[in-house]
Amino acid sequence: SFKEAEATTPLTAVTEAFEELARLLESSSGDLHLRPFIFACSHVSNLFGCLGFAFKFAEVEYVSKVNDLSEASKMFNTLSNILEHDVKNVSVRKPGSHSRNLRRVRIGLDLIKAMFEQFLSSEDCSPKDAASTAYAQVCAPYHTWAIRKAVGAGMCTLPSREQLLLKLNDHDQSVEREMRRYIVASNPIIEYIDNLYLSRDISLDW
Ligand code: 1PZ
Repeated sequence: SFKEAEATTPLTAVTEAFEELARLLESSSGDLHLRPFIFACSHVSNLFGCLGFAFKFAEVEYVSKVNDLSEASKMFNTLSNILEHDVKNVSVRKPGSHSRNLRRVRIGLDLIKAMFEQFLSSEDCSPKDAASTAYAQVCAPYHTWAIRKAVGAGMCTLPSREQLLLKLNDHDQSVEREMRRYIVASNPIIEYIDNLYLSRDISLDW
């Protein structure tokens, strides 16, 4: 049926995964478990396919960070446990550490949120405009010049609004609704992750 077809679009899968995670966070009395977090984060992979070949490297980068957290979940139960471990080992910001990779994944989630906010801000906003503005806001401050250049070049290959809707297997109104739902659901999770660092007096300028 139409309803079933709608329930399986890439965007719906991501949105529902984060709504579930937000519900878990609400009922977790402040200690979010790693496994459901990783489960939700791995749904983002559904979206990369819609963005075309140029975003392969964003995908490889994102997936490698999520995979590292997945490895970590064999040893650590909660997101908090990861921070505790790296604080003890003075490795929070160390390249490749779980706490650093968690920070990177969090930036990815925020990037998607910012992109959706841009996309919703005007019907004339192309995916390229949405992604460029979101990237400048959320990621660029933490990326090297070379990465920023490469991302800028990749932006030009993003599909048009119509092509993207087609690839998302969706129509305008339902896409907008799904995006709004993702924004609402991801917000407390992003805040929660930030607070894991801030509550330990770790700044977020990296
Ligand atoms: C329409 C959507 C377009 C999205 C456009 C945004 C593209 C973002 C491209 C990001 C490329 C990342 C390249 C590598 C960056 C690394 O230097 C850093 C630091 O890694 P570290 O030194 O800690 O090992 N890695 C990151 O910042 C991780 C970034 C994750 C990117 C997530 C993208 C999620 C986008 C989802 C779109 C569906």
